[in-house]
Amino acid sequence: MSFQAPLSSHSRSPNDRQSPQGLSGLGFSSNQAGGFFEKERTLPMYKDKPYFTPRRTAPRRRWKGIASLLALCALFLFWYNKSSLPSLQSSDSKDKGLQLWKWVQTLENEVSPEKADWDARRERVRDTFSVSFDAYENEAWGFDQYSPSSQNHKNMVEGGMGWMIVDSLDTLILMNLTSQLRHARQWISTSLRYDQDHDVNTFETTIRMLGGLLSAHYLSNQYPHLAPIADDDVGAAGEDLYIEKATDLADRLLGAFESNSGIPFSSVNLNRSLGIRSHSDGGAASTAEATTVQLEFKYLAKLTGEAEYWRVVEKVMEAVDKQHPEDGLVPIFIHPDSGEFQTKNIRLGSRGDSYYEYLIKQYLQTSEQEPIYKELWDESIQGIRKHLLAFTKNAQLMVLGERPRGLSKDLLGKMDHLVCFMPGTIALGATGGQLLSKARQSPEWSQQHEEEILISRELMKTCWATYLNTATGLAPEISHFVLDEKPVMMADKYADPATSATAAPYELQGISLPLSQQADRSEPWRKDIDIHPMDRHNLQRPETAESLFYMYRITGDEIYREWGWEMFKSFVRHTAIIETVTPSVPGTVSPPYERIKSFTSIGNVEAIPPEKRDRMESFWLSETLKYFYLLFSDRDIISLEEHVFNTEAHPLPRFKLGGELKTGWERKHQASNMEGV
Ligand code: DMJ
Repeated sequence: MSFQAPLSSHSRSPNDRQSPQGLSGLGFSSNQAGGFFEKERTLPMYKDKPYFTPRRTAPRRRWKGIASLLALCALFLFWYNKSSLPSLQSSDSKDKGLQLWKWVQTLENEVSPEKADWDARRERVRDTFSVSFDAYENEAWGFDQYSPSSQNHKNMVEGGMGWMIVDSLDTLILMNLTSQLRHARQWISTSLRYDQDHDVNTFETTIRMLGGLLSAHYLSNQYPHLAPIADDDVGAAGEDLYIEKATDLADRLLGAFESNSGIPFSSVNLNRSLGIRSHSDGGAASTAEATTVQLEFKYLAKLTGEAEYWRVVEKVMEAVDKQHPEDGLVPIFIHPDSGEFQTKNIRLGSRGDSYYEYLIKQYLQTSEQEPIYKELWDESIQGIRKHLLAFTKNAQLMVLGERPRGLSKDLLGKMDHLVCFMPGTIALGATGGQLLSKARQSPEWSQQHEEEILISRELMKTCWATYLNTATGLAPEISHFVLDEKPVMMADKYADPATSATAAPYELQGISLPLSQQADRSEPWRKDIDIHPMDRHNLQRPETAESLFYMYRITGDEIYREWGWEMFKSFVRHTAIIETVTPSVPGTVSPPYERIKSFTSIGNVEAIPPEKRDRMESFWLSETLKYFYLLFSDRDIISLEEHVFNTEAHPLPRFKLGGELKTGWERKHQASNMEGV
């Protein structure tokens, strides 16, 4: 499921023209986030506010007065912005599209500099975000889906869910885009309502909307000087608007968890807080969707002190584990009525992916105080190693394949683009987000950790190869890989250091890949990748950029930034929508010129120019461009040691357990099913 949105014209403040320059320019400090939940923090926790009371049944009334006042202020500001500075806004916006387009035209003859200017590269990403967001603002503001070529737009529910706006909030804050953020807040405070008599997807609404609001709440309190907004509590910019909306939404989402098993229904009617079975798949839920809601609800529980948010999502994990997934690998459907898995199909692509992601991230979110999630993660990694990791026939690229008919049946050498979140997540699991050189100094560092780093490097290279291999330099939605008739499996070739003390160390297998896509198209590694006609599209997905960000932060290896830069350039070149503008200045004749108007997903990564699909997904704004921006930023901006990113790239702080907020269950069976791996 995917949805999107764009903007209308608004004025820009001088702040917007000051690009954040380096760490100090943004005012980040690596130790700030650590204090968010500590005693000495100056901001009150939301739950400590005198007017806070638990809710669940009563969608907020006590805020009516303040909300109306805010709405009036917002309306005034909106009118003021629109009426006083329209020309400044539009010329600034057009300039960025023009500048980007001019820059794109220089890329063909680009000579790689001896020393890359990462600040300048980061600014290109920020400009790309601005052009994308401004187009949305101008053509589809407030709508959930945006088609930038046709300028069409659509809502998921009447009045809109704020799909594009809410998903973009924390990127706007991180990029210090003040006037766009102000406009977004105006829309949220005056137009966003959740009393919609319509079903919405439980998972997507949680990761994009709840995650977006919570991250904006955190960032606006933790870094109030970024995209500063002063229309709320003094000293707590943005605090109440975001958290009010988040609690309202979460209370309505709770109905999705009222199933026999605790596994959430795929959809929920927000007006009635009523869970709705999937209309397909016999009512089964996707396993990844059911198990990718914990970071958001647990953080909300921490903020509000309401343990119910915690309990419902913790229960999901218990229900899944009760099914005793073999070797830590879960089939991709599970039924909310029975709590049972519905298929044997195992994959880390669609419907499987973020189950694994949220195992390790739950462990990290609660400051490594919940060993159960590390145990589950470790089991899964061993299961992946045993059943899913293989090498390609010609170039020994490492592939994380699928077992569509169960673990005892054939391996399929196929990887969805979605699987490419794994290299970075494996490196995150091995080091906890620390720099590798520091993690290696820990007495707990083992041969197994070392192997995980090598696996993450190998898979990263495979994901990069899927970009490098195509005419556009962009990966298809799905890649198939050529394996030997009897696939060469990682587990057959190398003993597992987790279970064998004498295991010979695994060494990097694959060939080194060239950096430029112009390289010899007959190289043998290219024969290992096969793209089926139905899978040639590219939705501007984030997973490979995401992993590059983790790999660079963790290993410090510049190659990952360089690969990211190549990918970013390909996105700008081939997913841009160009428009011709005829300037109309009274009394003068100016020639028409071209500029980039917006960006869109594309239909075929092998065609130049590629056919445009006429859709900008919200994760282009919330994830892909954010990960590029952070990849090119200093490594302590949103430090990996102090934060976890939810699966939609919304950063949330790590915190400690306490009171009723604890792991509420124990495993009924232990890791014995891993014996003999
Ligand atoms: C995002 O919405 C999330 O990352 C989700 O977990 C799956 N993938 C899409 C983007 O590709």
